[in-house]
Amino acid sequence: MKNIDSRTHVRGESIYLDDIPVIRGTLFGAAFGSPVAHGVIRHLDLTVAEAMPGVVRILTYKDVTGENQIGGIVPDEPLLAEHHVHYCGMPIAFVVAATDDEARAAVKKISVDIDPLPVITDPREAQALDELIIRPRTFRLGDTATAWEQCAYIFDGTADTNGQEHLYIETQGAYAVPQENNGIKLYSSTQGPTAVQRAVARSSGLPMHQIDVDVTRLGGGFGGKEDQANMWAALCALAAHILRKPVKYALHRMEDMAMTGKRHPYSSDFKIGLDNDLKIVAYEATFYQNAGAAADLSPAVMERTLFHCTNSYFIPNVTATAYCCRTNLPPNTAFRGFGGPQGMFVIEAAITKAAESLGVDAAIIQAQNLNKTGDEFPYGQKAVSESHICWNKAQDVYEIDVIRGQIAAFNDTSTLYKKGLALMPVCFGISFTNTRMNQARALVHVYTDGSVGVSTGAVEMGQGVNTKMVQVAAHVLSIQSERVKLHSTSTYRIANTSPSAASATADLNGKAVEMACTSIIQRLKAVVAEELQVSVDEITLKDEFVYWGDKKTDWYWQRLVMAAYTKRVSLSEHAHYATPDIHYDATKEKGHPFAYHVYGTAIVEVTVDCLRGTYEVDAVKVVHDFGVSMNPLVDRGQIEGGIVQGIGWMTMEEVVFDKAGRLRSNALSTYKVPDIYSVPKQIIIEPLKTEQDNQAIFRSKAVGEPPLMYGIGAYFALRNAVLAFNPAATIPFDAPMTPEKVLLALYNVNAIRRTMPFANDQTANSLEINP
Ligand code: LUZ
Ligand code: MOS
Repeated sequence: MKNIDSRTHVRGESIYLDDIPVIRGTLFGAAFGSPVAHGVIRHLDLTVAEAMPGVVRILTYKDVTGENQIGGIVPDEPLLAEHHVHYCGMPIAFVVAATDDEARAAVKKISVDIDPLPVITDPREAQALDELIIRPRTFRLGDTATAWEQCAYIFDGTADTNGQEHLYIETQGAYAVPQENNGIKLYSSTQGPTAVQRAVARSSGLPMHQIDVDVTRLGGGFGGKEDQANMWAALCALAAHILRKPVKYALHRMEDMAMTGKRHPYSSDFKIGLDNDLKIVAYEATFYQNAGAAADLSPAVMERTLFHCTNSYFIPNVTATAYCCRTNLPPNTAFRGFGGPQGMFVIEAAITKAAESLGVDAAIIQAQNLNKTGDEFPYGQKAVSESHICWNKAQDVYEIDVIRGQIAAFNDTSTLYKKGLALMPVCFGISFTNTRMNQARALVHVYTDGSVGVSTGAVEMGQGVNTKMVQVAAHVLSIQSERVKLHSTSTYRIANTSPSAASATADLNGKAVEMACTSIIQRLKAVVAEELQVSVDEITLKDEFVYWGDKKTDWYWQRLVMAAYTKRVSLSEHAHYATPDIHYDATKEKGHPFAYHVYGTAIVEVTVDCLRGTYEVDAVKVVHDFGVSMNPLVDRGQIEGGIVQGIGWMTMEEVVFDKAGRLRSNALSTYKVPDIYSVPKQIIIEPLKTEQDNQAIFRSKAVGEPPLMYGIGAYFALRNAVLAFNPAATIPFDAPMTPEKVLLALYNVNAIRRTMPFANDQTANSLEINP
C-alpha cells in the first residue's frame, strides 16, 4: 500500500501548521532570546519595543498565569527567564503584534543588561565542576575489575561525537485559538500532543481538559519535537489566554537553529580487553553527555546510551557509567536513536582501536563477538538474537570477499583516490525505556454508510504511521483501505498519549487499533450470526463479505453495519494497549525494558579524494531485520532516510558553538547536510525475514530509528580509506569526519612514510583480513 499522503504531498495540498487558514484578528508572536549564554539579568528594557508599530503586548515571566515551568523530567526550565539566563537564545520575552514582521521588528528593539557568568560548553568541564543534572548511572555485568587479568590485550582511548541539527523541513511552531469559557485549541507541530497539553496547562494554570491539542501532521520531527514543541505552544497559549485572541508563532529557520536543542554531543573514555581469540572479555566506558542548560529529555537519552553501549555484542564483563552534564548550550534533546548511536560509536571505536593496534581487520573482532540468543545484555535482558544471521547473510548476498578484493585492487593501482570499507552491525531495543510510556489508545467509529474513522495517539511526521494504521484497521475489519480515514491526533479524542517516538508508535497505536477493530468485528459477527441463526464461531469476514464456514453469504459490509445500527449495537470502540512483560528496576539497573530488539548489518563503502579530502559514499548494503514488513515501501523509505541522516551526522554535519556559547553553524550556509550529491550512490536493502513471533504489530518490527546507526559505518569506512593512503595517520575518534579532518589525517605529514608508493605497502592495505 502506498503512503496515504503521497497524493496530497505531491500536489502541495497536505496541511501543515502554516497551511491552516488563520482566523481574522490573529496576532503573531516572536520570542526574544538571551544574547548571552550565562548571566544574571540586571535590566530588561521593553519601552522602545512596546512603542513599535503593531505591537499589542510583550509578555515576560511576570505575566505567566500558571507556573513558570515547562521542564518535563526535571523542573529546571522556565517558560520565560526570570533572573538568570542559561543559554544563548533562552526566551526572555514574547512579543505579540498584529503581523509576523512587526513582532520580529519589535524583538530587535528589546535590550537587556546581563551580568555575565562563566560559560561552560564542554561536558567534561561541567562534570569536573559537579554540574550534573541527575546522578550518574552505571550499568554492570560480570566484574571488569578482575576481568582485565584474563585479557591478552587491553586498549584504551577516547571517542567523541558531535551534536546534530534536526533540520525538520517544517520549523517549530504553534497556533493557539481561545475557546469559550477559557478553553484553548492548539495547533502545534509536535510529536507529543499530550506533552504540549501538559506544558500549556501547567504554564497557563488551566486544567488539561480545557486544552485541545490537534495535530494533522508534521514536516519532520526526528525527536526535535518530542519535547521542544512545548515552549512555542505554551508561549502562544499564554498570549491567547491573556489577550483572548488567536496567537501564532512559527519560527524562522535561524531562530529554530539557534534556540532549540540538538542531538547530544558526547565525549567518552573506553577501555577494552580481549583474549587471544579476539573475544572481548571486558569493556569499560565513561560517557560525558553534553546535556545543555536544562534536563529536557537528557536523563532518558543518557539511559539509552547505557542500554546500547555494547551494541550487538555480547561482552561478559561490562562497566559503563554516564554523566548528564549541565552546560550553557540550548537544552539538547531527543534525536533519532536517542543516545543509542552515541553509545554504539564508542564500542565501535574501541573495537577499531584494538583492530588497528593488533593489525587485524575490525570485522574479525566484530564477528567474533556478536551476541547469540540467550546472551545477557548489561541491563539483564536476554537477547533473542538475529546478529549472526544478519551478519552472515550480509557477507553472503553482497559477496564481501569480492568487495574486499575489488577495493584492494583499486587501492593498489590508485594513488590519489582510496577506497575504504566498514561493516556496521546494529542492535536496537524497541520500547520507551521508561516503562510506563509504553501504552496507547485508539478510537474507532464505524459510520452507517460503512466508512470508518480512526483516531490514535500517533502523530504523522512523514514516517508513514497513518498509512500503517489504515492498514491495521482495514485488515482487521476485512474492508478496503479506502473506507478508512485516519483522523488528526487530538487530545480531546485520545488522552494521555506518549509522544510519537522511540520507533514504537506503529506498534503501540497499531495494537490499540487492532484491539478496537477486533471488538467491533466481534459485535458485528454476533449480529449476523443471530440473523442467520448460526453460531458466531462459524462466521468470518473476507473482502467485505460475510462467510458462513467457507460459504459466501449475501451479507456485505454496509448491510452488516446497518443491521448492527438497527439493532442498536455499538459501532464505536475505544481500546487501550500496554506492552506486556516489560519492566525495569533502576535501583538495580536490571530488568527487561524492551519488547524486542531490531538487528541488522550494513556494509559501507567509500572513496576518498586524497588530494582534496573530499569523499563519496559508494554504497550502503544492508541486511535488515524487518520481522515481516507490513509495508515494504514505507519501511524502505525509513531505512533510506535513516542511513542518510546517520551518514550526515558521522561525516559532514558539524554543529559549532564558540567558547561564549554562541551557535556559529546557525544557517544552511555553515551547517552542511547531505544533499542529492552526497547521498550514497547505492543503497541496497535485503530483508531478513523472521517468522518467529515478536511483539510488533503484525510482526512488522519497528523501523524508525535502527537504520540511522548503519551510518556509523561511514565514519569507519572513511578512516580505513585514509589509512590506505597514509598508514601512519593518527586519527582521533572524533566524529564527524568532515573533509577538513580527512585532509588533516591524510597529510599528517610527520607520519607519512615518504620512501615508497603506498600502493606497494602491504600494511597500507587495511582491508587485508589475515590476522
Ligand atoms: N523517547 C523517550 C525516546 O521518551 N524514551 C525513549 O526511550 C526513547 N527512545 C527513542 C526515542 N525516543
Ligand atoms: Mo524520537 S528520538 O524517537 O522522538
